[in-house]
Amino acid sequence: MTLVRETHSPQPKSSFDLSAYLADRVKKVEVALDSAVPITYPEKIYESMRYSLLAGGKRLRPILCLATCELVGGTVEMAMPTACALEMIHTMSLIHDDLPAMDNDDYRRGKLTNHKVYGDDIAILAGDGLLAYAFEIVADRTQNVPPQQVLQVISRLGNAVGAAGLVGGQVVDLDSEGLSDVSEETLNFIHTHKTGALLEACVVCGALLAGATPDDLDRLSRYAQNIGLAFQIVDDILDITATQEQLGKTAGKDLQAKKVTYPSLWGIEESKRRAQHLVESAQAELAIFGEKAQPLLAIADFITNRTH
Ligand code: GRG
Repeated sequence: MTLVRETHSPQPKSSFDLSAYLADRVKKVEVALDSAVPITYPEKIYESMRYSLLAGGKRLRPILCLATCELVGGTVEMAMPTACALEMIHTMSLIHDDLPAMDNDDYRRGKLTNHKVYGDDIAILAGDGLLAYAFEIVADRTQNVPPQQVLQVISRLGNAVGAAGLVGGQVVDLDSEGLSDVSEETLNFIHTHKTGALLEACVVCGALLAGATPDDLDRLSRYAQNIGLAFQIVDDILDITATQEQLGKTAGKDLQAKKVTYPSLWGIEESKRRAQHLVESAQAELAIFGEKAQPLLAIADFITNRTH
């Protein structure tokens, strides 16, 4: 596994209350998302965008952005427009991923998928609307951040969504469907792009907004790359071990679609071990930040302990 690069020993466990922290952040993000997309004419498209955007979800991406911005000395207010943009981009990717031309799923976040409610045409447009709005909101609503840093964030978001990120990962994923001989290298490419690029952008954008030094950006990028891969390994395990109720989407989809996954390559126990190792390596990157890193340390643990 190439992403692991331990520079310090993992930090000791602390009494940080992650549940309370997450509950507070989820609430703040939900309020910001709700007010970011009001319904106006033509109502149908705004309703469709809001249907998926406000359907719940862990809000991991915006929370990572806010936490990193604070870690580097910024504020929640500085990062909230970017945090909302990241959740809009993520939601767009879920809407498009669920379409019949892609993964073809009926449930997401415990509800019918967007196209099942609004039709394929509106679902495609809802994704497009959210994607465009993500860039608009960062450019228009970010406050108390030098324009040069806002531009860096916009560039980073574009890079994470496009062919060098989500789109590229999705293309290789589609090409690999039904193939039994997908290599570990290809699987890593798919997931570092399809899942990892946006998670890394969350952390990097939060850091950029707060004016992080190049060294801190490098450390935080490595933290994000490691938790990104761990997140996907756990996602693959949960597809096998969790129920539809827990996941809020169809369980067992990978097996059904004959997808090569980390557990299919390594088995479940070895996959868990490797995810745990990645999380510890991610945490080791944060040693230099001391106590201030508690939220990001705890979020890394949450990635391996989660049940959905
Ligand atoms: C159209 C520009 C454009 C891009 C879309 C469809 C696509 C290209 C990419 C697919 C990306 C994708 C769906 C990756 C899967 C990522 C993943 C593991 C999602 C689940 O994330 P969670 O568990 O979900 O954080 P919640 O619901 O909690 O937010």
